[in-house]
Amino acid sequence: MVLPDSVALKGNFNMKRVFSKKQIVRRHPGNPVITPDMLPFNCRGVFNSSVVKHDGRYVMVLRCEGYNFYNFFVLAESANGIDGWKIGEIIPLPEDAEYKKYARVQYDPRITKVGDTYYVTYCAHSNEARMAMLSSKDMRQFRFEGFITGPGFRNTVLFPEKINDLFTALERPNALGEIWVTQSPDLKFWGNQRLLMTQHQCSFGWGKIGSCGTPIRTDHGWLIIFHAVSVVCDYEYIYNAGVALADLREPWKLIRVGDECILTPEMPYENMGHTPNCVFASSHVVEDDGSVKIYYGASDRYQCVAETTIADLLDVALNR
Ligand code: BMA
Repeated sequence: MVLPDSVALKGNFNMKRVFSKKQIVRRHPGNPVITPDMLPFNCRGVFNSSVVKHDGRYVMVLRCEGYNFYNFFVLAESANGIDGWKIGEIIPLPEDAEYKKYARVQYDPRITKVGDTYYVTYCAHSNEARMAMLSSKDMRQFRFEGFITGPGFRNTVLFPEKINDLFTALERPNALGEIWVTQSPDLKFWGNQRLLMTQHQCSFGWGKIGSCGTPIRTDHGWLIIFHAVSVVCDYEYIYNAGVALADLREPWKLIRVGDECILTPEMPYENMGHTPNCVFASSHVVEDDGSVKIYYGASDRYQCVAETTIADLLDVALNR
């Protein structure tokens, strides 16, 4: 339903807000699709994992949390991207003292294919979070590419193509809780940092925001799925997911932020667990027919999947 001008919502946006009962993101009825007991070793959580489609199969980099609370990555594969996940090997990471100084735990992988290479950006955390990167040509063997930020950064995710001849990524300076754009000629030296969006531009994420999976190119701009934290009484965090649009050529220019979140914790496995009230989307697979699988962690304990379409996500980003 489109509201008449007289009752159109006032706000920052030029567009009229459309109210609808249509559900944008549909949780898979088999959720959670991966649980800690499915792993071949003791694990208290498997969540915030990322998936790409490689050679017709869905390959997941699983974030696993052991009973020592350390986090590490394990590979998994599935034929349909929903169920039948076969758990594979642990991804080896550097063992040297310099790496371990910064990375007692590693978490929240995000995978982007640029050209013929997959890049896995992830948080390396010791006393502070900083971003590190792996690369792979086949999603079986991985090479450690080094740290790509200093301390105080999280949620770096690469765009799937160079923009103005530069690798481009979204990142979050932790102290600010905002999403920034950063660019690099070689994935080693980063600059051109510009603010894309603050948490105050998001009605359900005034605590902090951060990018989820790879930005999606559409005719309307880069479609960006992000997580957004609202803070309710007693400093309780609620992790939601939303969508925004950014300019295709100058991706630091925000076009619009969808006013409704696309996912908020509502199911028992999202409301209870290790971190209650948390849905943390960290990747998506866009299929040829325009359908989208969104992979998200629930309550820092389970791995889930939900389904939607590009058209519906754009509807939120543009109209709702
Ligand atoms: C964020 C990240 C996520 C986690 C979330 C909720 O800061 O660390 O990995 O899922 O908190 O605990």
